Amino acid sequence: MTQSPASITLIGVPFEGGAGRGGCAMGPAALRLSGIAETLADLGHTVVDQGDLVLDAASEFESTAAAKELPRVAGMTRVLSEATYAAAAKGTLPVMLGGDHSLSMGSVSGMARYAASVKRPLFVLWLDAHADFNTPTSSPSGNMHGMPVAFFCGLDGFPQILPAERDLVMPKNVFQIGIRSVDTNERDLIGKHGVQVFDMRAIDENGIAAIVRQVLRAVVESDGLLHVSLDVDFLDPEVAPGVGTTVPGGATFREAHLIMEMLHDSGVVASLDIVELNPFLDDRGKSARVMTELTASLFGRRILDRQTQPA
Ligand code: 4U7
Ligand code: MN
Ligand code: MN
Ligand code: MN
Repeated sequence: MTQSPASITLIGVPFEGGAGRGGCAMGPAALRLSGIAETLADLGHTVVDQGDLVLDAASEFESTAAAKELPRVAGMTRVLSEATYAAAAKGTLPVMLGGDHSLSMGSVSGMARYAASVKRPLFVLWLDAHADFNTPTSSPSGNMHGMPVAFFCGLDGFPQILPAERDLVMPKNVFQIGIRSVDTNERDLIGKHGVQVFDMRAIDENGIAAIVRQVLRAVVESDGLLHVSLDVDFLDPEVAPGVGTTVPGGATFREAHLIMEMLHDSGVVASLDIVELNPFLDDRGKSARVMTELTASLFGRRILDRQTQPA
């Protein structure tokens, strides 16, 4: 858990095959350069940087217009789901340094397997401008970084990338915050499967704290584990320009910061993805630094020694 000194495994995923443009493969290097390992160690955690995964394409698949770069995405998913499961099973907290968001097909599947092995439900907090709930059938682009949530929830339309008996996440255990771009078919799928979406309007109307409290209450009440998936485009492009899919009107630094502080205090976070950082599009390392700052808050950096105030 993030609360007491944790053992953290950093897993570099230099993968960009799921995105429509290149650059995310440089994400792990930029995150390391921004001092993510040192920052976490300074907070008192034990940090082991496993280095970058060696990725290979799964040659039984074919790339199609509906699922672009499927062989590479499938190969990455297999390797990362094993690595994530292994890191969690040995009692450490896996932190994925991405890489595009298709990597969550692997990381979340690995955590679903781990959660099932300790008989606890897995919850996912998806911080993103996008719902990433497309399937190869619904996607307008065929880019698989728009599909990971549908994949780990077990929706139809995907080829068999992981064993048929794999552990899935229940859509009602997926909480999404920051959403402001949803495709037409994707919207229908969200409604049909009951993904819990808090869009930007919900943040404007209720404030971020009330939403995060609601999410954390659900996790704590069922003694769940929480996987956090942080897409750079969750933030407003002015805060974090280093991403290929900017959407205006995103979360402020302060909103994101408060989420991280509340997550830390909850003690339920079991794993984290930092995804979609594109150093080629960044402004002198600004976005990498912001991601490292937010990660520090998630792992216990605080302004004053004061916990989240009761509701
Ligand atoms: B990201 C999109 F059509 N929905 O499916 C798609 F708008 O990981 C974008 O959240 C997906 O950055 C964005 O291609 C994926 C598009
Ligand atoms: Mn995403
Ligand atoms: Mn996104
Ligand atoms: Mn993106």
